[in-house]
Amino acid sequence: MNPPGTSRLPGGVPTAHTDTFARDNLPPRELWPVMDYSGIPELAYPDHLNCAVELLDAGVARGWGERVAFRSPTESVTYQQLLERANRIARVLVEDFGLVPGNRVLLRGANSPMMVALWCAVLKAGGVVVCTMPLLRARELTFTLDKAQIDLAITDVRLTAELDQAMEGRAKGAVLRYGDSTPGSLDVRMAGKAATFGNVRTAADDVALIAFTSGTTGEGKGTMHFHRDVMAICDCFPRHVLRASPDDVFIGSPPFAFTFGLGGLALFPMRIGASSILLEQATPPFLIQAIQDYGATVVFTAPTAYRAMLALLPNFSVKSLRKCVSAGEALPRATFDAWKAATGITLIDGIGATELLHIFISAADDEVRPGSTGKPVPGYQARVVDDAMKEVPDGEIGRLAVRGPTGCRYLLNQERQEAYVRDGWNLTGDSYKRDADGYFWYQARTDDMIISSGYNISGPEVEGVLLEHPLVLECGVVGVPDEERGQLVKAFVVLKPDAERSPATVKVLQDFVKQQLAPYKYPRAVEFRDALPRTSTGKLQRYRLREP
Ligand code: 3UK
Repeated sequence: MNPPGTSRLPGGVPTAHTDTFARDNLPPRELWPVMDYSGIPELAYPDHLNCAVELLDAGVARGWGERVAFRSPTESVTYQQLLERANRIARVLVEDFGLVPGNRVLLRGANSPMMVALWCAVLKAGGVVVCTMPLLRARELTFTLDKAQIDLAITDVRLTAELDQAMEGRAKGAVLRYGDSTPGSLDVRMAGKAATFGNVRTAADDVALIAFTSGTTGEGKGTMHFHRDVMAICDCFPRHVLRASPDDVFIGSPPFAFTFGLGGLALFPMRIGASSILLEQATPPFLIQAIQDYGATVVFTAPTAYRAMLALLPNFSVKSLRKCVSAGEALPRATFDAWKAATGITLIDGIGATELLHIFISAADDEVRPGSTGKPVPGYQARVVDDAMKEVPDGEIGRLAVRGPTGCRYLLNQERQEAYVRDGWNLTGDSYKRDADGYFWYQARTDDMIISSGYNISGPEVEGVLLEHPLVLECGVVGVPDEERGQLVKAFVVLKPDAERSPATVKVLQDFVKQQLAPYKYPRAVEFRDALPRTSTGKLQRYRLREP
């Protein structure tokens, strides 16, 4: 192992990590995507950079101390208070638990001001943050504990059971509880600590966080992102597309373990000194209620939540809203139109990925072409390529390839690294079309394309049409095995409450699709469901619909 401070990162800057696990397990340099920060002055970060210090300490130094940073149903925390809280926690980590730079710290809890303080504290102490979904069970936690070689797990006291089970018999790793005042808890320990902390001077290229992909199929993959990358996502999409102001009030549903939520609800507001409402429960009824109660102005959530809130709109006032961001899965035209008609707001669609940390293609306001995801966010480049990585002509469907200041570096998974990154480009697994004006049009996940009687059919395209029908609340369209056609287009439909599940309804929906799309695309099979299987990040689990 390298003695502290002497080992150098590829750029020649000494790492601050004395525990070199994260860096030692980065993929080999030649398998990284091309990560280009040049030509974008705002991304010219210094060689030494600690993203939590930049987002928190520097904000307070800029005079934002008295501004409200985060609110929840139980508390309101200013930037100054958040800084003091993070400093006390950082002292507990270092003084009581012997945390050294580079150690991995797992965080388990719902979005809350405390969770942001924990996130900042780990990074200020030079640690690597691993956020986890509150819903994870012991076996999933075990996977994360093993994969990221967790040194310390910090959990909301209400969520200890599954963690304790996962920790049983492990040689490595301590557990720290927060949210109660029993001896040994974080709350008790913090009370005895000073509100100052000597921040660790990390390299811009030291690993800051490991984010696990939601894994619509199989086990999640850990993606590693540097301090520099965290700042880069704050200075790309929010700065150039979202363009929120310090007076904005952010709100939304995705948990911090989903980088969509970490960026949208914690990092982006902090970057500009705005405030953010953090909800433990953020399903559509709670979210819409909170938008009204707090007068939220910027919301981050998934397409399915916008659809669910549409149904609730008559009973709420969301007139405070200014900007609404949709990501996680494709935004159907019907949802875009209905939201615009009901609220007057042009939804900001954006495609992001855990591998790229946040949104890299998007558009807002007058730049929006309804139905299209948008254009590459300044800083990123995107193209549509064939299997040989050659660009296909505009208007043709191909694989989306993207590169920019952030990109894929899997933890200990060379095989997946080689599949995701080719010739320096990130291949997200999505098929797209680009038009002559440079707009990108989502088609499907590459492996979700339905091939029926030799035709390529995009499930999301058929879903988009079904969603335009007034009887349809949610739907998922997949290919199921069929002797005659290879695959058969099948729609799983959740009807609106007063619609009837009958053969007549099936016929109505099939005819509706046939009128809108080439007839070979219509769903020959239709099955009604009460709900559709989704991941904790709101993505439809098409593979579960395909299961016999
Ligand atoms: C799909 C979209 C069409 C697409 C994410 C914003 O979703 C995020 O990350 P994940 O790793 O999944 C990535 C995949 O999800 N997808 C996401 N957004 C869109 N498809 N239109 C969209 N607007 O298949 C992509 O490859 O869970 C989203 C910010 C951060 C994120 N991590």
